[in-house]
Amino acid sequence: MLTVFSDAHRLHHGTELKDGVLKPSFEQPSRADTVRDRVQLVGLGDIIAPRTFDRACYVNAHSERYVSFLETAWAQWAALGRSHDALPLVWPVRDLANQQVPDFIDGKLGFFAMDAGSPITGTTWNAVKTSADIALTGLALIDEGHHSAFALCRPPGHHAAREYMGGYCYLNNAAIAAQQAITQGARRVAVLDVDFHHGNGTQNIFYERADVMFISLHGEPAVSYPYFSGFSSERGAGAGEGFNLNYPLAKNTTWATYKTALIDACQHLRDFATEVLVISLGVDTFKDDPISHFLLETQDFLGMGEIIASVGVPTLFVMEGGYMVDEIGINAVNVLHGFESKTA
Ligand code: OKP
Ligand code: ZN
Repeated sequence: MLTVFSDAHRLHHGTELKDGVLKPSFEQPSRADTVRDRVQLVGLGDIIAPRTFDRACYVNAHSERYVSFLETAWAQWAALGRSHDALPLVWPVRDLANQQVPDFIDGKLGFFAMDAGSPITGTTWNAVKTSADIALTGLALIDEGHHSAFALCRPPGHHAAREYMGGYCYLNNAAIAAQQAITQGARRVAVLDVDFHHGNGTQNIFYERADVMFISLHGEPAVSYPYFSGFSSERGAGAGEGFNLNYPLAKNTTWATYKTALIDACQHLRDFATEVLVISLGVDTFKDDPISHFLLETQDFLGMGEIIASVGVPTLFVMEGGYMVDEIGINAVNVLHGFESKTA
């Protein structure tokens, strides 16, 4: 399996409020480098650089004004003499939800964000754009006949919705790739999200679509970020009704329970007759992950890849979360090895 990777991810390294103190984010550069090292060590396959894509490929999954905001936010922030990470601190919740876009950057940041987890620095956009290009390059490989590809994206993308960033995410890499598959003629595409956190952004982007199915397995909202989405009652709307499926799982979920849900999810993907499968591959379901509470073991990730292979269609793996940096490479590549063991 080919891996798509770029050093440009290192341009992004932001801060995060932890216990009320601003510290380096859990979403740090060493994550992607560790996975890249593991890919190399085990000889998964060649590592290639991303191609570049037209801005219109991102605007398919996001809105024009949101992409423009991402491109220009730092310049507006820095023009005020500010030099630390740009972070939102006010949000249009419930009755404050007037849809006017503020002119001032502090208002814009809140309008286009769900939380303060996606800091913007002077080099963030370059890394974000390259991360989306990595996913689009992976999709191009699938289009060119590869049965699978690994888009080693960083920053991650699945919390990024049509019009907002959050949870370390800016552009939704997996959604952009899924939309590109549709744009290029696929009639049915699916995104299966196995990151510990609910893929609220991907759900948002395809919620009213019957041509892109979204399925997510994640920590139950009552006790798991992002708290406000991921309920099993969220099944899609309009033409998209029935094409969004959530599997909220309890704290301390182990492989036995997870596996049952995953097998069920993959049956839905076969019933849907998806032509292309995009996996939002987070490995923060690992037992030692510092911000999650599932109990998957390293060998369980092999089983995860084997079950995903049972869908039997060309599959693009898109890197999302995983914060136990020491093990993130082994666990992510185990999914890919498990997949290959059933497709070789
Ligand atoms: C991104 B991805 C932990 C707070 C959680 C945001 C988590 C974003 C996860 N103290 N903050 O889905 O892995
Ligand atoms: Zn996650």
